[in-house]
Amino acid sequence: MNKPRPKGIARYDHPAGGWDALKAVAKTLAHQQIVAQGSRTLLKANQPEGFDCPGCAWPDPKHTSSFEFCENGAKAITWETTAKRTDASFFAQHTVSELWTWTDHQLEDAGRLTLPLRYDPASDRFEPIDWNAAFELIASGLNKLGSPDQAEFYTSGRASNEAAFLYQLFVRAYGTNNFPDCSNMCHEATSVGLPKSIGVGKGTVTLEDFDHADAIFSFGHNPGTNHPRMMTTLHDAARRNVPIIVFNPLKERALERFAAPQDPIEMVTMSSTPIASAYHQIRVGGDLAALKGLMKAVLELDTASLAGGGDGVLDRHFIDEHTSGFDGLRADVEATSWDEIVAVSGLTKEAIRSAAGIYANAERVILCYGMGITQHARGTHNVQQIANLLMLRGNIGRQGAGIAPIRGHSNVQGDRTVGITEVPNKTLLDGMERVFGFRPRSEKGHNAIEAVEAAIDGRAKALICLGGNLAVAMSDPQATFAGMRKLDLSVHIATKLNRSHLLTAKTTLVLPCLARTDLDTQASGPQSVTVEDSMSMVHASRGFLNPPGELLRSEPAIIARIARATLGDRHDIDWEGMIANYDRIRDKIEEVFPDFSDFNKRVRKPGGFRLDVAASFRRWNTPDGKANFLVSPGLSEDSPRGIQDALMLTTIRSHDQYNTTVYGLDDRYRGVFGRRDVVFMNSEDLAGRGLKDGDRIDIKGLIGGDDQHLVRRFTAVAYDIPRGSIAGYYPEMNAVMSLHHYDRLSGTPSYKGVPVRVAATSA
Ligand SMILES: Nc1nc2c(c(=O)[nH]1)N[C@H]1C(S)=C(S)[C@@H](COP(=O)(O)OP(=O)(O)OC[C@H]3O[C@@H](n4cnc5c(=O)[nH]c(N)nc54)[C@H](O)[C@@H]3O)O[C@H]1N2
Ligand SMILES: Nc1nc2c(c(=O)[nH]1)N[C@H]1C(S)=C(S)[C@@H](COP(=O)(O)OP(=O)(O)OC[C@H]3O[C@@H](n4cnc5c(=O)[nH]c(N)nc54)[C@H](O)[C@@H]3O)O[C@H]1N2
Ligand SMILES: [Mo]
Repeated sequence: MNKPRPKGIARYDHPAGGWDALKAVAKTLAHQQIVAQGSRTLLKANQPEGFDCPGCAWPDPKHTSSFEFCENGAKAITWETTAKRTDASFFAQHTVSELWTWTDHQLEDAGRLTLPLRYDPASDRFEPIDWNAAFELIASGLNKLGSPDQAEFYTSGRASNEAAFLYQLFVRAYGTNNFPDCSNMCHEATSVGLPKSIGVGKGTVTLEDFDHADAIFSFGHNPGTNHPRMMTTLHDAARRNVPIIVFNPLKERALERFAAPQDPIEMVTMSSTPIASAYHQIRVGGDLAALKGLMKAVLELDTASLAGGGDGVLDRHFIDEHTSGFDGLRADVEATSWDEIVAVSGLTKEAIRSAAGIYANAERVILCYGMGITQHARGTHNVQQIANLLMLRGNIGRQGAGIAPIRGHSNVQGDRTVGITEVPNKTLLDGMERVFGFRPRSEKGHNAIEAVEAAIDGRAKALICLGGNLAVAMSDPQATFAGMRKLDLSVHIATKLNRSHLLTAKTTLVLPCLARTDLDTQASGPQSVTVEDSMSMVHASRGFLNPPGELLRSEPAIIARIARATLGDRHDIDWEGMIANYDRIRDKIEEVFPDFSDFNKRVRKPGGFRLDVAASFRRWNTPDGKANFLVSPGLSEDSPRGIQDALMLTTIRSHDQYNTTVYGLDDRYRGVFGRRDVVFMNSEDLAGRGLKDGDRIDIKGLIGGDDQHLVRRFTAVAYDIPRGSIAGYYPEMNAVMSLHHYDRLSGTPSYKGVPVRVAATSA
């Protein structure tokens, strides 16, 4: 007999995609009141003359595709192109204290920002300010600091290459390397880990490689929700009978079965394609163990093959010619016992051996991974063990094989490429000096956590944000929010209102900017910008919608004006010229970074061009010129393990959100409707604590001591998740995290490995 489920919790039996995806888009369009314009807009996404979809960083088949339907891309676009606006009367009606009580969804749903605003503490309201006055305030705020290092310059990964390049130029000319960046909370483990392994902090595959792969491994990413256009690729691969092996604590529906909305037969017959050929429900934080288990099984297969007179299963030629460190890795993996691997990963030896068998039998393997790998206290180690596994069989730097970190924001990779980094390298410093006539400082600046820590203890006085919602995205809101409120100056260049803007400093400004879909007209006419996708393809993006208001400015234009007001004529930089025609910004990018040779010409070709990724061609930019097998001692990703009674919490995105942007309250594929105040738990873990499905519980983070990291009155949902693991939504769960729990190598918060204790809500 079926027991009644908690309110809003239901079984969802349909495949991912399909008609429900189309229905969801129709609903979003209606909610944003843009039916006619919206549908025309959707058709321009990722087209040669169109804009780059702000939804994710998955590449397009040459950006020349026929329209590829994507439910969550459609949500991202309709959210941006909404007919709703915030204007002067909106801000006159609502005090900041009142807005603070709104949900994150309500704040952004108020609509696009249309006026530059300054917070007035006397009235507790945002009031319109004119642009010149805003730039003067920022300039005087920055120029009166004791040192440029007292200012923090945050970037969220939607900024174009042009905006990001100008921003880093301004900030370096101003004199600091404090570049906290959303990447610090995302794929930093990739950016830090892979250069040591293979000499480049990016993925090595192209989209075409997927057509040639004969096995695909997927660790810790949820493509049906977060990079839905990848489903076309996985759907094609599954239909070619390419094994797709998934390691994920949750059974994500799109990885189980998917109905492609562009497939007329699947749509009409309501059928679907199974995606994963094997689904390993690993424990949260069990990847290091599983990866070592896979390598151990591959080494065992090799030994058995050699003993039987075979050639072994390792790519010995690759290992000898191209790598160093193999013996150390082998020793570490052999010293790790199966018992430990099984206990930590939660997978059986047989399951791991079977996956290793598929790996060893496949000629060409691609391994994809996302936040389930990077957001752990040892995320960098996870990434390096992935590289090791691939290197054992030479699966890097040849057709159909390679490592595929699935990036987050649509241009997070490009922002890094054009200089947003707190650790500038020599190429960047030399290039800047050659082109702009000054040598930027070389000392390491602050990453995202360090910037927040500096705000908390008073070392940082000013924060400028190029997009994003830093305070809500960061762990530990109690500590983070207090830090933001201590600042002297905070400035947000944004499209919509969010909670970070409400954490007012002595002086706070919110500056409305154009978004991807908006037409950007400058002195020389309409402008395009450029972005780089997960596979290092750079292409143009051009918006075409009338901007939401006359007063909005483009991100590059706002940055240039801040720069001019702040720097005066301290440097000979032609800010106006670059804004008049973005080709001139691209010329400067090309001068600083020779990889962008012929930038303006190459980016005008449909599909753009691929940046050089040396490891894709087996050139290893490491100190010893080899790909390096790197050892990660032990199996624990999120120490301390083994706290009595603790569960390991992972924080995930719902199907109806984009990071801190909450489009709606459903998480359809996981069977959650109309609410987000739930956590997913194994029913035996519930029973063991005297709890049951639907009970109200409190969740306490166990790092950081005391009762500081506590959230209350969440509903426990019995769910198919391994014992000892528990999952809840980001950002609600950020309150159980200590700011000090992060990967010491990359600075990435351990968002996917938080030891917690749960108990029935007491009162
Ligand atoms: N629609 C939409 N698209 C987005 C975003 C969005 O919020 N909404 N965000 C963008 C951004 S910035 C990013 S970084 C990407 C994020 O894309 P993903 O990397 O897919 O992000 P998450 O939802 O955080 O979840 C990752 C997956 O990891 C699994 N997981 C959790 N813990 C573990 C673990 O310990 N081990 C393993 N193996 N798996 C684990 C979860 O069950 C989940 O399926 O998507 C981008 N695209
Ligand atoms: N617990 C937990 N926390 C996490 C994560 C997790 O998995 N779990 N994931 C982390 C990850 S991967 C990331 S990337 C970060 C995300 O951190 P951020 O990138 O800082 O956050 P977003 O929610 O993407 O930012 C949304 C805001 O960006 C602004 N915006 C939108 N479009 C534009 C634009 O075109 N231009 C400008 N200037 N502004 C714009 C809007 O004002 C909107 O409110 O969060 C991290 N936090
Ligand atoms: Mo991200």
